[in-house]
Amino acid sequence: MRRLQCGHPLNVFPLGNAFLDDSAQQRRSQGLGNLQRLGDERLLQLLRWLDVSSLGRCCQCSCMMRGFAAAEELWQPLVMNQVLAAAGSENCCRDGFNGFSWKGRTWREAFLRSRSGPPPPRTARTPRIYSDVLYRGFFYAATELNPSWLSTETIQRVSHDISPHDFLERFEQQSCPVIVEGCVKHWPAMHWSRDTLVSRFGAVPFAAGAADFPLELWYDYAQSNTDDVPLFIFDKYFASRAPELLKDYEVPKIFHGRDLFNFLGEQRPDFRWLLIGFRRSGSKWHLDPNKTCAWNAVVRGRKRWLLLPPGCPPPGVHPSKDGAEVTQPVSLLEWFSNFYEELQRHVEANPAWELKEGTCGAGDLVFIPSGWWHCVLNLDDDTIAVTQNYASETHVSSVRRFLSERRDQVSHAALCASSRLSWQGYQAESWNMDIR
Ligand SMILES: O=C(O)CCC(=O)C(=O)O
Repeated sequence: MRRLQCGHPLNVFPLGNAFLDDSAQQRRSQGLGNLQRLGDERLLQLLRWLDVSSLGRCCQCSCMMRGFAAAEELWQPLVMNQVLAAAGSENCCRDGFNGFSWKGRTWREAFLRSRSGPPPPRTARTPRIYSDVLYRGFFYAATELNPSWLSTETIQRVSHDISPHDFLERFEQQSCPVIVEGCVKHWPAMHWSRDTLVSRFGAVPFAAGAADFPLELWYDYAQSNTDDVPLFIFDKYFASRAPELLKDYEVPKIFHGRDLFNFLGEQRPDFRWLLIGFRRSGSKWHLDPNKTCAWNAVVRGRKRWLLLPPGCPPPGVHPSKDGAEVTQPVSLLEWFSNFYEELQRHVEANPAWELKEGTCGAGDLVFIPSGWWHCVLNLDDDTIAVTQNYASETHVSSVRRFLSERRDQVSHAALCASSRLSWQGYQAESWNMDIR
């Protein structure tokens, strides 16, 4: 457990401990007044309406109130909104946005330090606060990776010299995930790292969560945050934001000529992303957009992959009827802690559930067939990857059906809006008519 040794910074404990503390209820009543009737979840919801200065004032009301008003889940969106609001403004500079820089270990601390220097040390002993709602994020932020989650290798592995024809026949056409070892070892991108990227693009904003961060600021955050869901860079605009990055990699030859979306030119859906994450960050369970296949190449660090075939949603993950929304635990670590073993049991009892697990190291590439569920956990700090999605001939009918029937879910505004797409050889009308 990463942080449990030093305890919750606001002295929060799981609710069950309150039964051993005779004065717990009295402290709660005195500290929260009538607000205690709301219950923890609703009190936090109420506090979400407040701005930074009001939240700051609540922190002064009582130790109990401070336990709620200082919660990171309130400060992260507030501070990010300020970061977001400054994105693209003249204040966006190497030192962060509007003077915001990441000093300290929490969003609140970073914000306060950026505004008015370090907060004064607390002299009074903080009394214990008992709340599962407040404790949960801290618990999962402190949970370390269990080696048993990482020990199974069931994704097939092949050498980088596999021919395009073999790859097509054995993997893409069989809808079979595979790791191609050493596939991108020759890319100049293998030299990407915190130092090399920050020296070239430190002031360039990249998307992480709902905000754009200058790369240097993001690395400062990634190095020392204590979030249960650490933000990682997942940027689909990197090619326009830092075009030189495109010179450092190429589409591997097994995918040459395979992407039918190339015919759409500017109107093609989103297709390539730069990914940079630290240990414990990653992508929760999802399906890739537009029924595409994808490749994901790691140039630094390691990624842990779990994949499940189409139609096999993992336990703890609840897709909406139309597949547009997926409800699941807040963090990947929470999913692994509560559902990984259940998935193993389910897979043992149901042979059709072909769970594929594996670790992709620097230089390796994983192929994700269309429609496969997957989640990905970054195992090392400064794990860097490039991913591209493509519409293959193998799955073209499901891609076309998706684009026609789920226009609102297509991951590209121009494509959604367009009523007259032309994809060489296909006219938009025939595209639609074919499917109905
Ligand atoms: O590297 C990752 O976090 C996974 C990315 C991914 O799954 C995706 O782009 O669909």
